[in-house]
Amino acid sequence: MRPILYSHPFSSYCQKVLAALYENGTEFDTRMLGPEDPSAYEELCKLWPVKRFPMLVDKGKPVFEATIIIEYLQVHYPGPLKLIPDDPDQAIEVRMLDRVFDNYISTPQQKVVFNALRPEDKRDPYGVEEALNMLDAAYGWLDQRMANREWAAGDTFSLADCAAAPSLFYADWTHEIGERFANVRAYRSRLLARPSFARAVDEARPYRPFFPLGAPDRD
Ligand SMILES: N[C@@H](CCC(=O)N[C@@H](CS)C(=O)NCC(=O)O)C(=O)O
Repeated sequence: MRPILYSHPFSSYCQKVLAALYENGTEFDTRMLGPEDPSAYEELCKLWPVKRFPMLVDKGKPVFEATIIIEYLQVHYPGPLKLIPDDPDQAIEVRMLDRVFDNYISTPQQKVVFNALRPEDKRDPYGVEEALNMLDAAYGWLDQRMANREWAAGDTFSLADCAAAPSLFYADWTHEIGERFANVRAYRSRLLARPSFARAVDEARPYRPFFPLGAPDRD
């Protein structure tokens, strides 16, 4: 039996897992979360009342949190590319960078997007300002880090790059990565050229009109 991914193609955290699955050619089935089939979302909510996706179900066991799904896949469905290295210190570096992309790029990026989806009288301009400041701080830190690197942690594509790809993809749409962050822009371009992530981005193209801030005409 193949693992089942509850997922939507336009979701950044789903794209993070899809990049990992495509990197290793892992076989899986999809339960597409969308209005076409409400039963998939009902199943997700039953198994994970927090109602966040992606969620993987394998042999009846739910696994949630994109990072943990990728960790789970490496243990139970290993492929040619180890996205978390065997060396403990290298693995710590990869996991640290994974946290940076989730917490300090994806989280503030989502904050700005969710704010735009709220009714006008429930919006939080101060929270948005804080989120934009955090994005700028993260871009600045990452720009220095990426000056002499191809991938975020170590010499090979890893879990950290799976996290970076959708984080930077959508963060740039939400709060453009300015020209002063040339190393981050170049890294984002490398991620977009990586076949696993390019495939996830292509699969999500039909949903671009739903981006609440208006998807820019690029990428
Ligand atoms: N910490 C979670 C975050 C997952 C998450 O925020 N997923 C978004 C889609 S990208 C979601 O479930 N949104 C549904 C909602 O906010 O109701 C992870 O790493 O998987």
